Amino acid sequence: MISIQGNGAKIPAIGLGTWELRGRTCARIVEQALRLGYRHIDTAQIYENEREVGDGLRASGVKRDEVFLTTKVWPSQFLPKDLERSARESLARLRLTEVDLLLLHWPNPQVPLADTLGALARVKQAGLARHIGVSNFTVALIEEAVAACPEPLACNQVEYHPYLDQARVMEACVRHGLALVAYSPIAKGRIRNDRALARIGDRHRKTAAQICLRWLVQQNVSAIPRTSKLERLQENMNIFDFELFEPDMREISAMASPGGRLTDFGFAPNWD
Ligand code: 1BO
Repeated sequence: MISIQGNGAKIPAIGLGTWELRGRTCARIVEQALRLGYRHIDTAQIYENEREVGDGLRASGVKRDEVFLTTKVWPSQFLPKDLERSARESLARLRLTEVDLLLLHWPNPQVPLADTLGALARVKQAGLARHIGVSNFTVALIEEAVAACPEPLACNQVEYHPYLDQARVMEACVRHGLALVAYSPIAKGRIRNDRALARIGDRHRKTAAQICLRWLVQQNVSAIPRTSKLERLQENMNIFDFELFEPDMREISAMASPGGRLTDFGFAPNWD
């Protein structure tokens, strides 16, 4: 499996996203993913499944140091007095001594970003996270974060798929050495019914979802599709035996439209 580089971090190009996976379903799919060869699992405090992610990791028998595990701190925990305790609670639920990547899940304008980043850097310095980063950060927020953070930021995790243009965010990440990690990389399943992607897929004997994931990886993006089905786990991994050429890459990039964003909340930053 190839890795995406982000300021010292090597993030496996395909991972398992676990947003909205709960209980035994979550533990089982994490175990199956790891047995199948996945080495990148993504969770978050707000997903309420860190315990089950830890269960799946242990049940898989895969050694801890072979797995790249990400979790995310929820914005309510961004005050410096709360952040380290909150990270330690995540580790307790996961039953781990460190995570590979700890992210600020969404920006929180109520707390000065420099204060939160200082606390995040201390969590790294205390050995609780090998790498730190951000999620759902715009270009302006990336610039502010890079300037304020005492430690290098390894990644920005954002929604990214063919229907959403992330060229500006990508450019800022590349300029600062951050890896871009894509959540909802197959647009919450919509890609599966995309006829243009299926047509490209026919030429490579691949599905529309595989074409989409390959398009992301060829841009040096790590993708974390979520699934609870074993056959989808296999499908999502099976993208390393073919290549998309420039005309296909361009055609897929041209599918983006202004209404392409699928995850937006009242507390989200101004995306423009
Ligand atoms: C609220 C969760 C968004 C994706 O991590």
